[in-house]
Amino acid sequence: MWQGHRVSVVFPAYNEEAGIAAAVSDFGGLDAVDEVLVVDNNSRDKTVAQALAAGARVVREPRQGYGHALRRGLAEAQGAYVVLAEPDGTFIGKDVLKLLAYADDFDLVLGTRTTRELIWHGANMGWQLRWGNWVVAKLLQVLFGGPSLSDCGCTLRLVRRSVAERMLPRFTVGGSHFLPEMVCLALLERQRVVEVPVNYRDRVGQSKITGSMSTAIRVAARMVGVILRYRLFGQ
Ligand SMILES: Nc1nc2c(ncn2[C@@H]2O[C@H](COP(=O)(O)OP(=O)(O)OP(=O)(O)O)[C@@H](O)[C@H]2O)c(=O)[nH]1
Ligand SMILES: [Mg+2]
Repeated sequence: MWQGHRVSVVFPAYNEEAGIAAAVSDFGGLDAVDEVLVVDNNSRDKTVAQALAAGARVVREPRQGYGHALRRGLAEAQGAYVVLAEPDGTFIGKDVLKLLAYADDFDLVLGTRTTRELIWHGANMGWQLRWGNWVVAKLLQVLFGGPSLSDCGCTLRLVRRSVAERMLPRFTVGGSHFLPEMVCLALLERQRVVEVPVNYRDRVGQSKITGSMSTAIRVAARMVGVILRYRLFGQ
């Protein structure tokens, strides 16, 4: 509970047995967090068993994809504040407190992983990914008239559930380029959006998206496509 509001943490999970228990304990151990919700996306390993044993609520999303998993989490979470994160060791539970510090004044609080001081040794945020995320974020910022954005792909973010509920019927992306769609919709609806620096660490378990440069480039191109589509057509 944070200032009288219930807080949910949502973890999309596709074969994350290596890190999920530690992530559920880390985020769920915060006094402010009331619920940890794991959205299992057809994992074939022990993700579900590990998540349940660590005290998470688990729902299953059969449609494969990062966006589908997050959309399901936004629909199922019970808190008034919903925090999206990843259960792969890249994010730190206590950074949720940074997001909550802005939750009273903003509708969507985005993490950014491009702050050099907070990129840990071994994290998958070399200069190509860092600048790639920054360039796509700046494109979004310029086309939508602010606010200042420096990362287009940070899962760690907080959204008010009332705002998420308005977005849910409008989401179209089920794949790995889901995140900018959320920001475009928020800015088109004149929601208050802010970005805060968060820690970014080395991953536990196997990478599925930005571990491969060719996949990262493909995802970035699709993100640009989504941003241009919303700017030109508003949907
Ligand atoms: N790629 C992918 N990820 C999914 C899917 N469903 C859920 N996820 C989860 O979405 C999150 C993002 O995937 P990651 O492999 O961590 O991708 P990333 O964060 O871009 O890159 P790394 O953390 O460096 O591997 C993880 O928590 C996955 O378990 C899916 O169908 N595909
Ligand atoms: Mg990850």
